Amino acid sequence: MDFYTKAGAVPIGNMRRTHFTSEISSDTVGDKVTLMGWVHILRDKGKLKFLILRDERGMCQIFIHQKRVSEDVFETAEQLKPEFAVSVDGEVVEAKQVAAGAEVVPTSIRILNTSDRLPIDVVEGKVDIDLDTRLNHRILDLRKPTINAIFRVQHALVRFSREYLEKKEFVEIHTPKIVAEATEGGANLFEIKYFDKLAYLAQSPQFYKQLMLLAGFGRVFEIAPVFRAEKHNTRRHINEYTSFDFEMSWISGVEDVMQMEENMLHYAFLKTKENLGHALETLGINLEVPEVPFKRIKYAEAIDLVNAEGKDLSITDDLDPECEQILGEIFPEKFGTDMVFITHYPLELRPAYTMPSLTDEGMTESFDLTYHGMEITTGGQRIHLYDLLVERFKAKGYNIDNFGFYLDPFKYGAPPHGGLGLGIERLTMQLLGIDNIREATLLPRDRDRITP
Ligand code: AMO
Repeated sequence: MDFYTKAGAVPIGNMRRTHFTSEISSDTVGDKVTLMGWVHILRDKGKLKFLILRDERGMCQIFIHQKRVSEDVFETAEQLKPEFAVSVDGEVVEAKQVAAGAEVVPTSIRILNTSDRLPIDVVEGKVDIDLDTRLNHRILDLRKPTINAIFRVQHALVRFSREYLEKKEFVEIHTPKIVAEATEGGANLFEIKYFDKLAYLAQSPQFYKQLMLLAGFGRVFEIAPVFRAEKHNTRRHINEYTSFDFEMSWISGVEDVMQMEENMLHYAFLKTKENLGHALETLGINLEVPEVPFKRIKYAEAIDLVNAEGKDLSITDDLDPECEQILGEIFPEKFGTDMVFITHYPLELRPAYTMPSLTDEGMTESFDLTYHGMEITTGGQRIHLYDLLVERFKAKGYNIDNFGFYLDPFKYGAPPHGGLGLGIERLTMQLLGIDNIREATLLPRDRDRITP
């Protein structure tokens, strides 16, 4: 009891929330309610106080009129400060002047916890704070409804993508993040000291998701952190991101993988639009559900398109962010869509495990998905033939002795297969029109940041 009082709070235990703030409306007028949340805004006009209470569903107004509430309630209201955590009992009354058409007249206000003076505002639009300062105080930053809403949309996208794959008999797997070798090439690996050995943080679940198909799972997916020691701090790169990976056996070609992805994203966008109306409205987003099938163009055509805009790229050059942006402008004009698969990348630009193309000499059965001028997915058909796989590993300059754990299982009847990796932060940022990937990352890790 004493430690509650010392903290300026009341003991908890005898209270139960009955309503969310979003339920205070003309429909609930007359109801006795208990709400719990934070003091978002307190407008103090002496005998009249307007408390805007915020919880995870929204906000409502608590109207405190000295003449209409007990002395106790009024005294407690006088102590309130921004971000105090409170419980409010009261009655819903009609209030034409507030948007919800109703407000709560309190019969009791209990302070569950006090709050220090805030280092950044939780009320939006008061002052412009730079991103770095906001990220330093990310926990408070996330309390802002428009920031919080980003991650509710992200959750919906992941949830419904997972739901789609589960309907299609994919099995969710969890593979190690401490690994012995690079999957995507050695350039951006984080080394870790693993007892007396050198190990790495996984860049991708690539090898293990493939191996699980060789282990007989048929179709697998994983949603987990991966680590990239990117040299540069850019608006589209972070050093730890959440990779949404899937991998499927018995495909007849890379087209099967692209179809699975477009249908999954179509479903996830549609369900997010249906279920996340409030969050999308908070963010001012009219979610456009892309039509299926998505447009497909070959890498060679993409190179021609950017060269026609004054670039001078050869087929083995990478499409850098600037080129992606140029394409992001061309695609809607030319094809009427922002979702475009670029296919048939050259062997030079793809990892050793990628299946070479039979139809396009020197190219691969692979793709990227670009969305509003940014790559959000990489995928492809994988090599399931042992000898070819070894040949490609050697051609990329790998010492195959180090890759026995991956290569050897391919000797025993590996099924034809393919799959992809999708960055959920990039998907979120492109869908919501966010400029910097850190905004679409709950707790970003970049070159300069490992806290909070
Ligand atoms: P790739 O390396 O292209 O492919 O990554 C796949 C997707 O992951 C996202 N991404 C990133 N997001 C944020 N910060 C980064 N530093 C970052 N790097 C990549 C992008 C990208 O499209 N194993 C293959 C996938 C596969 O073929 O299954 C892979 O990891 O959205």
